[in-house]
Amino acid sequence: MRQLLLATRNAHKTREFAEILGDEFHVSDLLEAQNIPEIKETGRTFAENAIAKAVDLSRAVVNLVVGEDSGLEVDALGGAPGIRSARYAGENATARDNIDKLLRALARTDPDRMRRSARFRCVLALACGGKLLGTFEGLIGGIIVDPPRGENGFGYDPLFAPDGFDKTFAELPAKVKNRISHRAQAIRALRARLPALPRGDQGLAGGGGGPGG
Ligand code: ITT
Repeated sequence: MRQLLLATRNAHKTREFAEILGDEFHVSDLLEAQNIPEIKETGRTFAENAIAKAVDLSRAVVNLVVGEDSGLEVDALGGAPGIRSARYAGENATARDNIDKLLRALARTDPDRMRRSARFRCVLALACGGKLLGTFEGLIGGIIVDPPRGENGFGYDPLFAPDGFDKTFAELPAKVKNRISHRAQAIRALRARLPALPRGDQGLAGGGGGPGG
């Protein structure tokens, strides 16, 4: 089984990775790694943040590391919340706070609900031993619905109906979201690249070694 360490403390992301990658991979994250400091997201793009997360962590562990940065871009808001998606309504904002702020901002800029187009974007960075091995991007277009609907998923899922579906990501079954999502697309691109990695990097894949180990 291949080991992938995700440079994330977002358990929802980890669950989606595990479901998308299937039994061939063992996916772990930083939730129980108290000794690994939080990486500040200072980049100006998803890619810069994903690279910083992956390369930084890969210096401290033996695993193949994946950094992930993602978010929602709403056209009527000039692409906001974008890279600020997690902390849109403040440093300790809940998903509900972020959703409420987004709907208030949209009601101000687009009172007639004419411009509801949006997309989720995800960038993955793959790193090993402090070296960047590649970046992979996925995106999915859709519309913002108001009021929010559904209980599945996380973050902005109750607000977002992907193109071709009447239901939001939070109403659709996880297996549908995980087939079409921004994250699914980026993960499939990364998985396709894994067999081409230099032997040394692949050799780590079966070797275990969690965070700090
Ligand atoms: P890490 O930095 O530890 O990975 P984070 O949640 O802070 O966790 P990001 O900075 O990448 O991660 O922020 C991503 C935010 O974008 C996330 O918290 C959600 O608010 C939103 N988001 C990303 N993908 C999403 C998805 O599939 N469904 C709903 N919201 C999503």
